Order: sequence, then structure tokens, then C-alpha cells
Amino acid sequence: MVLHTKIDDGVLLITLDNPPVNALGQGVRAGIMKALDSIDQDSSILAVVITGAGKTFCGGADIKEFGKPPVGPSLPDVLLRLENTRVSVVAAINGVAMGGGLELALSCAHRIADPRAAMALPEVKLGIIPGAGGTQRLPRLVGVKHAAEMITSGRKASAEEALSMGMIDEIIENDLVAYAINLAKGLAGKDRHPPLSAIEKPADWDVQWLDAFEKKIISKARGQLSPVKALEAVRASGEVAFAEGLVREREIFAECMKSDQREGLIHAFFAERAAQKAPVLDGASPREVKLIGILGAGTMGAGIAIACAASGYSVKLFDTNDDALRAGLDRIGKTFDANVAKKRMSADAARDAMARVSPISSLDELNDTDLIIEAVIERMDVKKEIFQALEKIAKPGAVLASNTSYLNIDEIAAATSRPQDIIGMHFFSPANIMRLLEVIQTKKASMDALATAMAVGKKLGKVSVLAGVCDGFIGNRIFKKYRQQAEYLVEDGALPQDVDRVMRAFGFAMGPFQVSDLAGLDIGWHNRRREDATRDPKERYVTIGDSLYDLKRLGQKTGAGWYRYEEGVRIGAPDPVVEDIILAAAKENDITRRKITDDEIRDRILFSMINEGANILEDGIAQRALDIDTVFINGYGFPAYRGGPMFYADQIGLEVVLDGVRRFAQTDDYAWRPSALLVKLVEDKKGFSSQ
Ligand code: T1G
Repeated sequence: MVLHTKIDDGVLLITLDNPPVNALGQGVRAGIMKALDSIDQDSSILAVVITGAGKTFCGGADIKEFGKPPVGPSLPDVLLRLENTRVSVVAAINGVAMGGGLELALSCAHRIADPRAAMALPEVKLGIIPGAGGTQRLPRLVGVKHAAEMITSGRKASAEEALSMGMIDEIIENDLVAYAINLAKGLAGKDRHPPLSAIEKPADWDVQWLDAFEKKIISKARGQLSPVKALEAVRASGEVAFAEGLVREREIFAECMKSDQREGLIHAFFAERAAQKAPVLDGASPREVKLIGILGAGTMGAGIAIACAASGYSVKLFDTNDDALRAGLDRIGKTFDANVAKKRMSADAARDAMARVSPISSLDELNDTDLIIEAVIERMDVKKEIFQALEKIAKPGAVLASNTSYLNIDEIAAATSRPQDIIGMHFFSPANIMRLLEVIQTKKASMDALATAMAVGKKLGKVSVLAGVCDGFIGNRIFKKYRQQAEYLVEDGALPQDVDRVMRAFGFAMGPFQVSDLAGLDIGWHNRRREDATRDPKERYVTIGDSLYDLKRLGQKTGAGWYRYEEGVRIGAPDPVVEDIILAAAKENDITRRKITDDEIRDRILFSMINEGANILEDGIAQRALDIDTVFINGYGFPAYRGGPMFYADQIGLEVVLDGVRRFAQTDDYAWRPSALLVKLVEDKKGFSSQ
């Protein structure tokens, strides 16, 4: 049963019960229709309450049905009938009401919610738009401005915010359903509240505001269609009658449903969830973690401490240097204060989180922690010493994790006598903001230790991806390849602003040179120095980054890097000094610069990522192609509507990628050695999705 009904003293209680999120699959839609039939047939029913079983009211349409032939009844039809039934209907919103779930609530006459409930029309995040009246009813309920912002962003509103904008009528602290039944009894026999469809147009209708708002979302969408299409549907709520507005909404919905972007975003949605269920960890049981030790109170250590404390963990923070420890605590306190100021967390929550962070002055005090995360200087000798000390202090079963971004954790584990407890947890800076967490599987790590890190990652609100040990794991190993191609392109004839423009047009928030200026050119310089001893002489080496470093042009933090930054301006301007350095480097390497087309820029950047991604799959560093997609969408700004580098490759066809790799290999056969897996998949006429 995906839906239960019960009549209590004239009130029909409908409970959606379709785990895990009460999605409005065909069975649920048919069940609601059947309940509506009973209202028509049974005059003893005087009012209705709809609620959800478990912690969710309703997670919306069943995304697993997308792309399949539709099976009736359709959700718009169900909701239209619900809205016009002869009795009053109360939505008792016991948890998240997302997408069709919120549209269901909007079709009810009254909406009351649990304080922890959240509401959203997140369809644009799936590449579509609300398709069951949300773009027509919500503007009539809360006004076109609130509705346009909610619908084009897809963001959640808390119960408190929903109440303040009029989306719900009341917040009920205790026993929501009992309250709803009593409310419904009070409505029995009285004139029904007029449905939202009876309102001619949104009260705050304002075309000028909509026009200005449209410009903003077009630039923010960076090529994603759904936010712009959603606003087009919202406009109908003030331009045509409700019924016509529903027709328009449905047409736009159908158009988006057919788009590549919907496929990319749905892939990203399911990939993110599948990545956190690494098959190799099936059957493993995470150890209980309540107290986390963090070594190093620098930027990363403090960021990790903030993420852990804000998620409810108690934290012991250690640093060998008292000043660094004090500075770290200060950074943590300031971040919580800023979160309160930005209404990201309440003052109480910030105070409680801060209280969960305890500075310690001796490593021995880590003897009661369940997980220890090391975030100190990237030096192998230092890390080995630390883990040799930790293995004696940490209690049996404690998981010991290094936050290193590239060092060989197998080597660290081999220096200890408890390698089964030693793994990597690679956070991305700022660790309290960036969602991606790479959990690194060392050769001897126990599955329970890895499962523990994945579970902690989930509780931190991270997107955790399992990766194997290699230089750069999944993300940085691929990132290095596309950075190299970006610099090759610039030496061959493009300019930094050309490469960045093309990659922004593809959907990245920033191009590779803007990213380098933001992160700091010193990071790349130190990585190149680290690789000097082992670099293959056949590898093409570009000196431009070194020349900029030597001129102390480290990026935004020094006012100049690949671009020049005027005082207080964050968008860099092309700098003739950089162009001169580029021209000199090309001359030095006997390169005759040439016009590089946008297509060549895009393909060399993307195909270098895809080819390295194939190598990573072949080396077993990533479990599946979807893990690589998840890493790049959540850690490197790859546009989610493209689905990630490997999904994008499948969409354009692996034979297209392989042809490109072979074409580029004519001028650089070292950089463009085709991955054996890529060659095999093309021969077998398969895609990465088969991996
Ligand atoms: N349909 C099908 N499966 C869903 C689903 C959905 N709507 N939402 C979640 N799941 C699966 C998910 O894949 C996972 O499966 C499990 O449920 C737990 O999810 C007409 C057309 C609701 C806030 O965009 O945001 O309505 O991995 O790990 O952290 O206009 O799920 O266990 O096999 O995320 O507690 C709009 C998407 C649909 C909501 C719960 N709705 N879901 O978070 O659990 S389009 C959404 C979420 C629509 C209408 C349009 C979250 C959640 P598995 P989870 P969670």
C-alpha cells in the first residue's frame, strides 16, 4: 500500500506511504484519485486531511518515472480534481514538501506544517519546471516576486519563512495530524476556502520587476535553460487565465523534459546518491563516531572543525603552535558569527556548535576520540611521524584519516602497525563550504573504516566519493591535465581570456585561469616543483606559470596573476605584461602561434579530462564513471546540467572523443596517449555508463 485512508468522525485522513520519500508515483496518484472518488460517493465525509508517513511529507513526482511513457492519472489532473473537491482539504505538512509534493499542498484549501518542515519547487535543479500547477498557484498565493525567486532558484524555504510569506497558514509544534483533523472538523459544513485558481492574477503583479529579474537569472543560469523557462511559465500567471496558464506550464514542462540538460541534471542527482553507496562497501558497518580529533588549526583544520561542530560532532582541536591554535579558534568563532549574521544558522545553534570545539595542548588527549583527521603541512616525513604517534594514542577501532591532497597514504599507513584504520579524507577548501569529500581507500584499510568516513561525510552534508590512492586521487589528477591543456593552448595561440570565456560559455562558473588567480599561482608552482624530479622528459613543459610566480604575480591576493586586478575589483583584466610573457615563452620554445578556435579550446580542455577519467577508471582509482562526474560537479564547478565529464562524453559519443584525442596526438603524442579503456569502449560501441 502506498497510501492509507481512514475516516474519523467525518474527516477522511489520507496518508501517503510510499517510502523512502512518498514520491507521487503512479500508485500514489491513483490512490489519491480513488480517495477523491470516495468523497464524491460518501456524503458522510465532511472534510479531508492529507499527510505523509515517516519524516517526509512528499518528495514530489517519482523521478524514476522520467523519460518513460507516462501512465495516468497525471499529477496535474489529480491536483485539479483535489482542488475542486466538494469539501475542504487540509495539508498537514509533516516534513519536506518538494516539487509535486508542494504542488499537492497548494491544491489544498489550508496548509499547516511541522516546525521542521521545508518547502521547495526544486524542479529547475532537475532541468525541468514545476509541471502540476506550481508556476500558476504559488504566485497567486505568495505573490509573483516570492514565487519567481523560489521557483527559478529551486531553493528550500523553512516552515518559518513559508509562514512569513503566506505559503502556509500555521506552524504546529505538537501532534500536527490531530490538530489538522480538528481544524478539518471545524471546516466541515462551512463554505470551502476559494481555490487559488479562483484568484485572477498575483496581487503584486509587476512586469518591470519581472523583466529586470529575468535579466538577472539569465546571467546566473550560465546556459542552463530551466530557470529561464520556469520564469516564462510564472509570467503566464499574470498574463492569461488560470486554465490557459496550466496549458502553457505543461507545454514548457514538456519542452524541458525532452532536453539534454534534464538528462544531465537527473544523472547528476542519482549519481550523487549512488556515489555515496560505493558497491565495495556493501555489508560494511560504519563505527559510531561522536568525538572527532583534528590535528592542525590552519585553514583546512579549522574549516573541518567548523563542518564537524556545526553537524553535531564534538571536536578536539590540536596544534603544536599555541598562536596557530588561538588563530584557528578565532577563525572558527568568526565563521559561526558570520553564519548567524547571514541567517545561515541561529545564534543558539552557533553557540552550541562553538561549545563543541575544545582546544587541546597534547596529542595524548586524543585517546578517547572515535575519528582523528590530520590536516597539517603536506610533508611525508611529518605525516609519518604524526601517524606513528597517533597509532599509540588512539583507542582501538578509532579511524585515523589524513586530509592530504596528494601524498601517498599507503606509504603513511605502511609506517604504522595499524594500516587497517588508516584512510584519507580529502576535504576541499573552504572545508566548511565545499560539498565534495574524497574518501581515500588505502590498500589495507578495513571496509568498516571506509564506511565510517563515508557516514561521517554524509552527516557533514558532504557528497562523499570513494577514491583510490594515486597522485591527486580523482579530482586533482584530472584537474592537472586540464590545467596543462589550458597552458598549452595559451602557448599555442590562445590567450587566458579566450580559454576562460569558452569554458564559462560551456557552463563553468570560472575558467581555469580565473580559478588559478583565485586559488593562488603558488599552489601550481609548488606542485610543479614537487614533480620536477619525476617529470617525464617527453612531457611538454610550459614556463609561463613559473615566470608569473617569479614576478610575484600570485593572483588575486597580490593584485595580479594571469590577470590584473584593480583595487577592490574581483574581475581581472587582461594584462599586456602576461601577453608579453606568453609570446616570449612561445618564441623560446619555437612555437609559431596560431588562431585557436573556440571548439578546439573546448575540446582540448574537456577531452583531456575525459581521457584521464578513462585512465582513472582503468586504474581502479574511481569505482564508476558516475563517481568522476560527481567529483567534478561538486568540487570543480563542472556544470551539473552537462551531467559531468563522463556523462557529457557519452552524450556526444565516445568515438567523437577518441577522434579528437587522436587528432590532438598528431602534435603532442605524449599528452594525448589515448586511454586503452576509451579505445575499447569505442570498439565495443559502449559508453562510460557501462562501467
Ligand atoms: N523520486 C524518486 N526517488 C527519489 C525522489 C523522487 N522525487 N527523491 C528522492 N528519491 C530517492 C533517492 O534517489 C534515494 O534513493 C532516496 O529516495 C533517499 O533520497 C510534477 C515534476 C526528498 C529532500 O527534486 O531533494 O515533482 O539512493 O538520499 O537526504 O512539478 O531526496 O535510497 O535508492 O536524497 O532524506 C521534485 C528530490 C521532483 C526532490 C530527501 N522533487 N529529492 O532527502 O534522502 S520533480 C525533488 C530530494 C516534480 C512536479 C515535478 C531529497 C529529499 P536510494 P535522499 P534525503
